[in-house]
Amino acid sequence: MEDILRLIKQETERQNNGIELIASENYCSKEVRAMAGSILTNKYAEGYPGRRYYGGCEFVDEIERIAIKEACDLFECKFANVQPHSGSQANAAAYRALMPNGGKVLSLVLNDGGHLTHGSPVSFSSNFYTFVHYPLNSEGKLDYQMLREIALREKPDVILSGYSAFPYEIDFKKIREICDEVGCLMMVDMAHIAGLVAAKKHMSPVPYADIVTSTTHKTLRGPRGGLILTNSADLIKKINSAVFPFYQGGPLEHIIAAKAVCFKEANTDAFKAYVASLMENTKVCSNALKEMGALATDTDNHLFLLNTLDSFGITGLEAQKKLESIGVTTNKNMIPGDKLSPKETSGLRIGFAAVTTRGCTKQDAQTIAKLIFDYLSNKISDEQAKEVVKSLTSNWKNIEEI
Ligand code: DSN
Repeated sequence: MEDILRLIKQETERQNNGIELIASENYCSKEVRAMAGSILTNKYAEGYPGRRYYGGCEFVDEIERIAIKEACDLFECKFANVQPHSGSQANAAAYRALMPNGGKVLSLVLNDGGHLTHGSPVSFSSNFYTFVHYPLNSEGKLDYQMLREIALREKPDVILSGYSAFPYEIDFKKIREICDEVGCLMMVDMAHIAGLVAAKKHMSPVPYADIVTSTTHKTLRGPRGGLILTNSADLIKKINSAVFPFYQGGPLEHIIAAKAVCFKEANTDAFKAYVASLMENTKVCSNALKEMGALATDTDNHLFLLNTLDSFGITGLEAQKKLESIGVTTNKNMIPGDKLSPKETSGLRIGFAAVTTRGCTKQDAQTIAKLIFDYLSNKISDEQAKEVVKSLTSNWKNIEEI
């Protein structure tokens, strides 16, 4: 056990001493971590509250009912399934509830910011369903008219929206109108923006989509896991049987308890203030990089894309590695019209969900922009860059105190 404890200690130090700019990461509260590390992990509870395949479920039944109620209150919807172990499993169950095997899904081109489960050849999704794609326009934005034309031509069973690297607000009402015109169903994977939706800082997909899926650990700041929402009494039955017994066995009741706490935390004014600050920090950093002469996208949410190839003459992979060497964690990402492969990419995805949880201010976001710009353009040394990282992170909350 010593080796694992030593590695957890090292990972704790890495998280505390680094600047975490991976747009899909966050730090959950110690209350959420306490639930996730609780004795609930000992309990088998296949089935759903009141309908389990095991005895002794009276307390986990109550916990799961609370989690479902809190999810429904937070996102103002009628039904929730809180059992998916991840966003990928939530998406798998949603597809199964929406259409038969071989059904046709219209989703975003993967290199434009879609997810592997949105039809990648290396994911189950393209094996079981037929995927066709819509692109972003040359500015990296959604062109709803083009989406409509492709949908009318392709006649999909489902239009899927919600993305992994899209820095703008999505107009779910417009997508619903297209679905109604085409006569198809609407699915939204809101994993990245769930916290913004919870805080009412982004249009909610819930009133428009037939099924909304999410993860709970990104901007929502909960434990690592998945979630499915719907307003349809018919679809929730199909979703429930798709999650268990079709795709999953025993639910992780310790994680479900942690999700319940996360949903309660996200339904507070403090969380709304956090999301407002997160969005402001993201904008400050992207604007500052642009003012310094770098090619960064605008942003309406928690992330933006930085074109490192044209700004600094290095690929996204090289930029990611260089920043990692001074304790700044990002991930390489395709940018609109990227000519390089996804393994290399021309840019980085940068997000402020994690650092804002630790207390990053607008001024810190400005300092981070200057650090990225100066370091990637070789204006400052490794030592100077590490000093900036140290002075920022030493002022922020320790991740174990969050
Ligand atoms: N892997 C996640 C991300 O980084 O966006 C998506 O699930």
